[in-house]
Amino acid sequence: MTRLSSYPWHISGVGAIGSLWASSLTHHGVPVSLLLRDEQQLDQYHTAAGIHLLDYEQTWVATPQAFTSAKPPKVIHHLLICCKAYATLDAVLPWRNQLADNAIIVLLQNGMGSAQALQMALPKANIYCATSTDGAWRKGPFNVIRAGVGQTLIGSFSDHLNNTVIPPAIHDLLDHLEQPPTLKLAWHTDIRVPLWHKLAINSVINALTAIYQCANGALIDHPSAWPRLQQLCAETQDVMAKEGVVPMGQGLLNTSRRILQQTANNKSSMLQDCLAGRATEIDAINGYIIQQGALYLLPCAGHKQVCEDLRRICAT
Ligand code: KPL
Repeated sequence: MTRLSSYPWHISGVGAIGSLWASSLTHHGVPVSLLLRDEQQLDQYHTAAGIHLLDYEQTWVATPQAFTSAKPPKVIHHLLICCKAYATLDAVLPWRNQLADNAIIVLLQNGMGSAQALQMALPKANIYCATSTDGAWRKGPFNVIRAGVGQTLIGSFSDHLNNTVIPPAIHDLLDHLEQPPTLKLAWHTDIRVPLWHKLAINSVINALTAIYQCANGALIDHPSAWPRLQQLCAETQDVMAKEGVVPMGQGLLNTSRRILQQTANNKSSMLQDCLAGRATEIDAINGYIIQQGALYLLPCAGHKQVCEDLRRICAT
């Protein structure tokens, strides 16, 4: 059981990962509040009678307090953002008047660029970023299936923060959530590196699975997708090198192949978004690489082509 922090973690973005966190924290005795989009989502929450998490054989039900911006909490000290990267400002700014001056904001999302945008909007905010290999998918509103236990790395993002100083509210969570529903959390002193590594993998896999409408494993040795994946790897590594990001130990192509093998039957998050008619994270993934590449005059032609192809097929 964790040492109880006196202030709740407010969670905005209660999809698969947000629900997993809300469930795990609640069952470990950490106070949680949900920040919901609107009355309609609050009705869905009441109808669902809480968050239902199926973690392997066991169903966990959690009923944290829920707020909307019409009836907000008095003050927010700890804010966890689990929405898609493109929705970050909409997930944070409605609560800006409730944010304590020294509030901690943790972004747990795929893609990059949203932390920078949030820092521009709230220059004094203490922003931390997290990246995770946890797997979960949303069966319905507040109804989530755990697909795999991974690891979550957290580190400081804002320039004014010292990357070796772990805030007590985060420290309380590290290595303390190991009972089911488990979250394995670790602090990282240079979170940019794992964020880039995750971004790199997402950038070479996700869009191609959506374009070819296939499970992850089908990309391996696919006659047209595989050469494109190889080109994306080379382009991504060039941008990472210019950004000064340490390369992956096994290289991006080998790492991607291994992940494709391990998740061969899974549908990538972007394919799932595309099939469900939801907006995709393409701008925060491939779009971010193109944007950073442009700073070094790298054309990133393969990434531009996947963006173009994806826009023809999916809502983006
Ligand atoms: O992280 C993923 C996703 O679906 O978003 C995979 C496919 C495992 C790697 O890009």
